[in-house]
Amino acid sequence: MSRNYISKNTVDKIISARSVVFFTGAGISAESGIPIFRGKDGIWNKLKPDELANFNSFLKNPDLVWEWYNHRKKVIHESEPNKGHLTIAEFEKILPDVIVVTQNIDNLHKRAGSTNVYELHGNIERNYCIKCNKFYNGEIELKDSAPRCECGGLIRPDVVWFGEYLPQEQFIASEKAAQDSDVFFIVGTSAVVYPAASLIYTAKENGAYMVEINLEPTEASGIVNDSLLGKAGDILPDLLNEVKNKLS
Ligand code: BJW
Ligand code: ZN
Repeated sequence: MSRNYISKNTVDKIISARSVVFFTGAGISAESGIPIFRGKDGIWNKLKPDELANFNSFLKNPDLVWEWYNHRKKVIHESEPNKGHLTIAEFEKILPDVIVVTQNIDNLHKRAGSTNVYELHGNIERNYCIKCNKFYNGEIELKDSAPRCECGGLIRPDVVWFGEYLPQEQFIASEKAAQDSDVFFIVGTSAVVYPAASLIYTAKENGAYMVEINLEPTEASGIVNDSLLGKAGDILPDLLNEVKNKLS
């Protein structure tokens, strides 16, 4: 059953867990002012993923794709980690093993202080040349046209577009974390993009206690033990307080 308060069982499971995973999506960064993808206010309502988030579109119109990423880089650089990111980083200080597996490319978990972060869909701060694979970290200068490598090749953001494989090391490590987790949080994701969403079922099949935090029910709601409906930036601090109270 869905409820908007935290059950005693959830607090007890967190306290006795050897390993806790937070699997996060765009919703955790929404309160930092970064738009989500799906739903009525989602990016994909106004812009077509087919034109922006796959490699063929990039080859066809690299300037357009770069215009979009430069805009998002600006939004992300002007944003700050919110209470949701900060609370997850805080959990790391009081629990034995906390791992963040994120689909987000915005770097906000690391900026909030989380140290065990797996990034399944890349990171907007990194870029690489599609011809010689040279990496360009940090900001690529905003120009009218797509940036080019010293070898002449097109530079692309190091993010995962539709039809592309996820970074193998990050995905394998995330699968292991899901398998080993005692408590698996699903925070601010619609849970529809694969293979990332498969981690939810991996954790469930391996016996993890499943907790969802979202504004609304999702594809994953049917299999969770506790569904906490509301803003991640409200619920996570409440949860941390309850855990701290019980520990003290
Ligand atoms: C809040 C909140 C608050 C809001 N508090 N909550 C048919 C069936 C199944 C699979 C496929 C299929 N056809 C194709 C596929 C595969 C495809 C896929 O899964 N597609 C589905 C969408 C149908 N997957 C892929 O292509 C992946 N690769 C792959 O499969 O490789 C194998 C392969 C190789 C070669 C050939 C063929 C296959 C790659 C997927 C890459 C996804 N990339 C993006 C863009 C990343 C770069 C960028 O950001 O620019 O990743 S798409 C976008 O979706 C982004 C996100 O990480 C990802 C997930 O979205 P997320 O985070 O869940 O966001 P939303 O907006 O969906 O949800 C936000 C949630 O937050 C909502 O629920 C809100 O309610 C909630 N919320 N405010 C709490 N304050
Ligand atoms: Zn190059």
